[in-house]
Amino acid sequence: MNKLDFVQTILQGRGKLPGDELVSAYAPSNIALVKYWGKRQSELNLPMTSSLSISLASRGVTTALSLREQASDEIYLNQQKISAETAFAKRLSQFLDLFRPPGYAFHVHTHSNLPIAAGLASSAAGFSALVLALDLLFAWHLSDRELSLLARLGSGSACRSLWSGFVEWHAGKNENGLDSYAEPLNIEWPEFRVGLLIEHPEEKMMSSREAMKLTAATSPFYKVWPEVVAQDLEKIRTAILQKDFSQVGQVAESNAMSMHATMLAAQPSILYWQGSTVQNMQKIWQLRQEGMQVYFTEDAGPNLKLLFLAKDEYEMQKAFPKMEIVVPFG
Ligand code: 2P0
Repeated sequence: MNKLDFVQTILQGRGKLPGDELVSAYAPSNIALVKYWGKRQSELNLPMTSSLSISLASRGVTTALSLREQASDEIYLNQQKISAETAFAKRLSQFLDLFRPPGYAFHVHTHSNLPIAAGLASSAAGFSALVLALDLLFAWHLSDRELSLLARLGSGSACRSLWSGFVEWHAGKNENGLDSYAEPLNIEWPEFRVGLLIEHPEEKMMSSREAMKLTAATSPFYKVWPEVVAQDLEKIRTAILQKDFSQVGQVAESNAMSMHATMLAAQPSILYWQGSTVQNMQKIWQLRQEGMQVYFTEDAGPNLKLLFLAKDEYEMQKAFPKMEIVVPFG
């Protein structure tokens, strides 16, 4: 099945009638605790494994959307007009082509309060907010599952950005991709904290999309990755339900390191780390030796995300003055 057939299957004849309103939607960014790394099919963004994330509440993307009878889309990011020639605009317009009524173009005003492409999942929040806005604009009234399926087409991890709290993306098995969607875990954990340690806000050196493809194709360690993820998912689900913070932290940190290990063995090697990444890892391990319950995770970028509990907020802020603290269940 190609993307357009997939979209038509989900929409089932729901109209593409152009409304003349301006709609707006927000989606939080999400950080994977057990990572999505590699696809079994790239046209429909079907992942090799399931994954599990925590959403970042007020850190995310708001997208305002309207339709105009004109030739080409107009895309703004944080109030700045983005040239249609950029990779960002092309990716967005190609996604919007899947929903475009003939003769219309979209005006997209995206506002992100995350550093773009710093490994903070801005594309996940972006595509998720866009799908929510499309649902409003065309009055589709899709279910959460259907919205998750559509968001996945824009960016895999976007399918996890429709909810707050812990979310699991089920990999699914079908070639048609209709069983690969995310769902929230029904648990509140008000003491859970995520610290954003943004030392390098600049663009990453290789997109996740390219990096996961290269890893899957060339890394001898990628063979064991699905098994690592299966075991980590089992452990982390149980630990979350039992609110066993140390176990959640250990699994998340070890899963992130395993993902980066698969990348190091790719040919050529992919290394997102900077000097500060390693220094901060060592600082976290030192704090842990001293009895602090703190763990890290790292995505396709040099910035660490720290996991800790409300009781240690003061000490953690003192140890990492630049860190921004997110309260996922605030
Ligand atoms: C994740 N990442 O689970 C993993 C961990 C980065 C590292 O999902 O090609 O932008 O659009 O499906 O979703 C980033 O990859 O990739 C990502 P596509 P995506 O959060």
